[in-house]
Amino acid sequence: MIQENIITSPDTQRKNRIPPGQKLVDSFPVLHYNGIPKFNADKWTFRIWGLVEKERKFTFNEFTSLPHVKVFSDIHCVTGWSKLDNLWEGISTSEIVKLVNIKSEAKYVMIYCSDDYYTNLSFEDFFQPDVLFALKYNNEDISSEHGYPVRLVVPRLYLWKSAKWTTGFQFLAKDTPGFWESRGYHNHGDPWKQERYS
Ligand SMILES: Nc1nc2c(c(=O)[nH]1)N[C@H]1C(S)=C(S)[C@@H](COP(=O)(O)O)O[C@H]1N2
Ligand SMILES: [Mo]
Repeated sequence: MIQENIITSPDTQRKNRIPPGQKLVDSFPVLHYNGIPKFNADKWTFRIWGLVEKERKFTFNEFTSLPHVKVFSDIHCVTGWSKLDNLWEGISTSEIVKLVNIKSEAKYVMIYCSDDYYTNLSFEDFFQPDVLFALKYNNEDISSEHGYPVRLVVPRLYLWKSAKWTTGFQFLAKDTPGFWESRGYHNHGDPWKQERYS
């Protein structure tokens, strides 16, 4: 049998995989501030813009045809639940940025979604090897409530950074707070440091 190449998120290798103040769950709770946005494959686009030489826009077919990786990760939600052993499949952030020339001033990204949610990340967090724009969860298309067709997954930070229904991202020189980050959530969100609220 051919061994599949799966990127292992480092937190899954800890002896104790549950960060302080978290409880283990088996279910996969659904949380978002608004409704589930409608998806139309003919109209959907994924856009990369901001501090790049030339902005890029992908159709649904173009985006989903990019090379895929698989990532094994844990999930930690700031509301107090953690879920272990999740398998994601999609396009890694380091793969997608090969398609643009980033200007040297760029140090941050803002992720945008079709429900108007947005969240900010530094390059250091965005380009970790276990960060991806996921299309599949446990070998099936991501369900609508968890972000179909594309969801960013940032395994090392609280789940609010894992933007559902992603439609693109913008390169920025300055860090700017996202939707929850400007409403009292921590700017960074490391579950091991309990960076919950600011
Ligand atoms: N587009 C979008 N992404 C989002 C949100 C949202 O409201 N809209 N909520 C965030 C928050 S606060 C949480 S806790 C997680 C919940 O993800 P889940 O519903 O898959 O558990 O999604 C994050 N991503
Ligand atoms: Mo949340």
